[in-house]
Amino acid sequence: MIYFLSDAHIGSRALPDRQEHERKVCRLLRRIGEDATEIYLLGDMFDFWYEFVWQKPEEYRLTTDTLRALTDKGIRVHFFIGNHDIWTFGWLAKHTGVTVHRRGESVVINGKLCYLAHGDGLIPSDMLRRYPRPVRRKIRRFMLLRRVFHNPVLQRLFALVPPKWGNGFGYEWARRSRMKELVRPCGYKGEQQEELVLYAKEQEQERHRDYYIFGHRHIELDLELATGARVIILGDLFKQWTYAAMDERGRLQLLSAEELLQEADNPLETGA
Ligand SMILES: [Mn+2]
Repeated sequence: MIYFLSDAHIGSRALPDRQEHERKVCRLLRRIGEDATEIYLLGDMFDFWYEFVWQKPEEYRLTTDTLRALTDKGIRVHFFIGNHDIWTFGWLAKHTGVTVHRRGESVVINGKLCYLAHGDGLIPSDMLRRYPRPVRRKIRRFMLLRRVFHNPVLQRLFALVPPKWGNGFGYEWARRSRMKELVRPCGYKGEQQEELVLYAKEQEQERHRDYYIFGHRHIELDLELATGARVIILGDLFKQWTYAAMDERGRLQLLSAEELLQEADNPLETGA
């Protein structure tokens, strides 16, 4: 099986018990590790990940050890950066054996051509014309912040900030964005409005893919386009507890992580 997960936001200060949350995510990773050949982590697995010069993200020892155990078993684990865990400069790959991907990629998986990305910053080229001015301003602000966050010079400078301050700032920024999302969740905007769907449609005009798989939006979506391509948005491992699995024949399904964990907890009930 090949698994796709995203948006665990491990370490989020918006969680009442973040250790318990991290344990649950790791339980899921171990469970899928039982029959996984490859695992795609499609971004924002961590709520704030920064490899400071004076301190690496030690807080996530349980997760990094779990990832290490998976790659030691021979499972290929792909770590796509999201917009909360952009800032890995080699430490994560070295200590866990994951392959870090910094941008969206087209890959053939079990015979299916898939476009994989976290999803932040992917907007169709005519987007800015489509929207009223306040929305355009919001998008422009996000894109500017995104450029700042991705700038290599600024990244190196911030890595020198005392970790206590850097983490304080980072976790607070991340907590606010989580709280905003929890208080006023932005549901599926529909086929004509949802940026990732529009982006996939635009991509289809240039090159057909079987699947577009994204995270970022914290919504579940499995939508077939007119071209036959399917757009999958994974939900999250924060509130929705959803993930996707692909079998050897390239069939993909969105599934409930909670159900999978319950099965693991009660093996007798499933007759295993
Ligand atoms: Mn995100």
